[in-house]
Amino acid sequence: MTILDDIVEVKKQELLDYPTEIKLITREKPLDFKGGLDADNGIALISEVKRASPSQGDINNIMDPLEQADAYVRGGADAISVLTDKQFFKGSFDDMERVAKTVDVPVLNKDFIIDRRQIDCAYNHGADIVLLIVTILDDGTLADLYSYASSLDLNIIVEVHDEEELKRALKIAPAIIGINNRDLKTFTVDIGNTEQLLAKYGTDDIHFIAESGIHTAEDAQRMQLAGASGMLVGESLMRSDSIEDKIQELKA
Ligand code: IGP
Repeated sequence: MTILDDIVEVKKQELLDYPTEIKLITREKPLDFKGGLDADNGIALISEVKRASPSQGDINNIMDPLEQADAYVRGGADAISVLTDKQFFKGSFDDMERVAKTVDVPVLNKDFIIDRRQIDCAYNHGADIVLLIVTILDDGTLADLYSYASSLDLNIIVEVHDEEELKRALKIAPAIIGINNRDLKTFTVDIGNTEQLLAKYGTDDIHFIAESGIHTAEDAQRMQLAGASGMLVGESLMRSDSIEDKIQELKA
């Protein structure tokens, strides 16, 4: 059993308590995220609110997520990611909803989605972007969740870690693919992973987001040079005591 198996098991348990059908609220159309990736003003930054993680324990569970998100936006973040998993990341839908209500950039619901009803929850709590993690989904479920989220006008990041998963992702022709530099099964992090996969599979038809393990200006430059149009950064921003400076350093 890997930690990822544990996480998925907990999600399945939680889903047993969900109603069979979740009624969608009336809300504004999700903000467009893809457009921001097209822009020719450098690499886009998704800044993540991540109180804790299974590999790190508490990262920063002191600062209020809303203050954190505000500082991200002031620093120039192009989107905000908020962990909503409770058990392993100490997040909540409440965290995300408060952020989504306040900031004017797209908000990513960071969770382990295996069921349409989690997409309904993301939608009802104000998400603009959802994440679909290929390694926890079979091909049929991945395709179903992708088309369901698209039907709600949500932006979708299809997350892969290795070549095998990338090939599976390509079959549904997603507009945005996230390459996780962290192996969710072992927690090993290597930003060379984005470089290797993009050297082989990079194409202008898809926006690639480099995820995890990005700490310095040099790391960010490597991701941009590799062909990523965006990057997702959590820990180094959560631990920074000068968030705006850190963002400027990463986006420089
Ligand atoms: C952020 P980091 O190393 O900057 O804190 O990583 C983000 O990429 C990471 O939190 C993440 C993640 C995920 C978390 C990427 N994919 C899937 C949970 C589930």
